[in-house]
Amino acid sequence: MKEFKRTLITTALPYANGPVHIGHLAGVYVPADIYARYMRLRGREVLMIGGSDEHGVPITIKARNEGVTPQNIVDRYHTLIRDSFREFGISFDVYGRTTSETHRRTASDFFRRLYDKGEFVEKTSMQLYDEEAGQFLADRYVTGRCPHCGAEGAYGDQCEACGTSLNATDLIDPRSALTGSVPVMRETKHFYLPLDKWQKPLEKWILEEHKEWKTNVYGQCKSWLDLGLQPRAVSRDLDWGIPVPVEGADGKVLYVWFDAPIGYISNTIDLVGDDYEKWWKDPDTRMIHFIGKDNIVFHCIVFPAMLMADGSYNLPDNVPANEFLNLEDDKISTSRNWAVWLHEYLRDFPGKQDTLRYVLTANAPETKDNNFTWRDFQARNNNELVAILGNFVNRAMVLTHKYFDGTVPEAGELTDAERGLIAEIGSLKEEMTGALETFHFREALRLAMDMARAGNKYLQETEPWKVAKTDMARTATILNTALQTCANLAIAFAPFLPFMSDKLLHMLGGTDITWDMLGCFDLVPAGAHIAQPELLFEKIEDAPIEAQIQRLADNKKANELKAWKPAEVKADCAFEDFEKLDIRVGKVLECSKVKKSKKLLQFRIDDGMGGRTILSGIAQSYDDPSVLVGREVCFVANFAPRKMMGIESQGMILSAVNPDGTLTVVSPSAEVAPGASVG
Ligand code: B3M
Ligand code: ZN
Repeated sequence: MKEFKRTLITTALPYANGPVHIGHLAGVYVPADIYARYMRLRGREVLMIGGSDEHGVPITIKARNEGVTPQNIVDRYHTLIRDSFREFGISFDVYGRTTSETHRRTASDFFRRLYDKGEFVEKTSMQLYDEEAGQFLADRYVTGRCPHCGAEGAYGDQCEACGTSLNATDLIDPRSALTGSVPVMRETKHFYLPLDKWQKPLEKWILEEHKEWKTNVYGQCKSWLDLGLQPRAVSRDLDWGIPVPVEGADGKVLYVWFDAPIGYISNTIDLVGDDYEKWWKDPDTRMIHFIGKDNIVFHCIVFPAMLMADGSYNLPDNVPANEFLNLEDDKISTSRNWAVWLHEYLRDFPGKQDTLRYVLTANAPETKDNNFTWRDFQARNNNELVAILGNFVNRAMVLTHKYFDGTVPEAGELTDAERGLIAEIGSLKEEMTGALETFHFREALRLAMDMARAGNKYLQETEPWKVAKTDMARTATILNTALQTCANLAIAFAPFLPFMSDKLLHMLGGTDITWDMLGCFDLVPAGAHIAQPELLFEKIEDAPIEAQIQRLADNKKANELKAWKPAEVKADCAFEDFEKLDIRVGKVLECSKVKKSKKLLQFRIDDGMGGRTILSGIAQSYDDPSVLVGREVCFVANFAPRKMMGIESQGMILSAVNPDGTLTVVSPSAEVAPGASVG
C-alpha cells in the first residue's frame, strides 16, 4: 500500500434545512471524527473538512413552507448544526458554508474551467414546468411514483424507498411540490457533464484499482457502471444557487450536486488559503470521503468525473460509506419527526456526549442497516461504560487514595499477572490499530473495551484490597500497574470518547498523549500525585429513557392522526331503510369486563322501559370500564337478542372509530330522558 504524507478527511455537508440527527452522526460524523482523532494521535498531518450545504431545492422548499427567505433558513440551521457539532466534540478543522464568497468564486471558477475546456455538452430538452408557479420543476420540486420500485412520493432526484437516483422526468404521475398541479413539458437548455466520457477511466479507477473499498460501496459503483453512464445535467432553472458563470445562461444556477462537493475545496481554501493545493493536488495527499450510502454515486462517480475533467485534482483514495441507522425499528424520518435530534439530545442529556458517541459507534451501521433503541442506549451506558470502564478506573483511583494518599506508588518486581496484562494490552493495541486503519471502528471500540475488561480481571485476580493487609510493596506494584492501565485506556478511548479521555488524563495529572504511548507502562510517573477520583460515567435511570420513548410514541400518534382520512361514504341508503333502525338513549347503570373475553364489556342500561343488558366489543378501548357508569349512550334497540359467552345481548351500543382503531362511545351532548328515540 502506498505511503501518504497527509490525509484530507471530508464529511458530507448536511443540507442547512433542518437539524442533524443520530442517523447523520452514526453514518458520517462520528466515524470521521474517530478517524481524524486517531490520525492526529498518530502524529499524521490531517485536515477534517465540514460545512453546510446551503443550496438546492430542499432549502427553497423549506423557506417557502415557512414563508421566509432561503437565506433566513440557511443562517438559522447553519448556526444550529455548527454549534451542536461543536458541543458534541466533532473536531472539524473548518466548518464552512456554500453561501460563502470563497465558495461562490471557487465553484464558478471550477465550472468555467470545465466550460472553457469544452467538458460540457449543452442540450435542449423537455423538462417539467409548473404553469401555475411559472417555474421549471427540478429535483425535489416534483414528486411522483418511482419507476423502479413503484413507491409513491419519490422525489425528482431520488426515491427514498429504494435509494435509486432519478431524473424528474422519470417519475410516473408527477406532481408539483409547489402547487400540487400536474406539470407540463417545456423546452429548456442545460449544461451536461458527459459521464459516459469518463466511463472507462472510472471503471479502471474503481473496479480495478480500488477493490479494497467496502463491498457496499464497490457494489453500488459497479452496478452504476454496469448500467452505462449517461450525461448528467449540472445546471438548473432556479433562483437560489450559484449563477452559471457563462453568457446567455440567465436564470440558471449550478446544480446543487455540482457545487456542494466543490464546497470541500472552498472550505479547505477558507482554512489554509493557497496551501489548499497541497491538500487537493499533491499525489502524496490521501483523500477520504465520509458519507452515507445515499451519497455514494455523487462521491464515487459524479464528483470524480468532475475532478477528472479538470485534470489537476486527486481522486478520493477511499469512500467508507455507511448504511443507515434506524430508530426503534423504524426508518429515521424528518417529516415524521421520527428521529433523535442532536441539539435536543445535548439539551436532554447534558454532559453525556460520550455515551451517545459510544452507542452510535458500538452499533454503527458499517455493513448493514442497524437499529438504535433507547433501552440499548441505557443498557450500554450502565452495563459497559459505568460497570466496566468507569468501574475499573474508579477502583484504581480510590485504592490509590486509600493506601497511598493519592501518590502513584513505585512498581516493584513484576509477576505473571502484570506480564499477562501488559502483553494483552499490547496485542489489543495491534488489533485496534489494524481496525482503525481500515475503518472498522465498531471492532476497534470493542477492543478498547476489552482493555478495560482486562484491567478489571487483573484487579479481581490480584486483589490489592486483600494484599494490602500484609504486603504493601506488592500492593504498590498492583496499583502502579492499574494506574498505568488507566492511562492506556485514556489513549485507547481518545478517538471515541474524547470527553472521558480528557477528564481521565486530567485526573492522572497528564496531558499530551500519542498513539505510540499506548501499550507503555511508565506513563504515570511514580511519586506523582493523582486527583480525587470523579465518576467518569453516571448511571442513567429509567425515567429519562421512558420520557424519550414516550415522546416518540406521542409523535407516532400525532403522525397517524395527520395521515388519517375518514373512510369513504357507503352507497346511498333509502330513508325508509334508516327508519327501520330504532336508536335510543340509555343510561349506563353498570359496566364491567366479561370474564374470559378480551373484547367484550357488559352493560346494564336504564332504557326507560325496565332496563336491558347489552354486550359491546370495546373492552380494549376502556382499561377501566367503570368510567362509563352514569354516562348516557346511544344504542340500537331493535336488534334480535344474541347470545355471546353465555350472556344475552339486547342491542348494540354505538361507538366512533378513532384513527388508531380504538373506539369511543357516542353520548348525547346534554342529559336526555332514558328511552328517548334518536333520529
Ligand atoms: N447535502 C446530501 C445530504 O445531506 C448533501 C450532501 C452533500 S456532500 C457534498 O444527504
Ligand atoms: Zn424506488
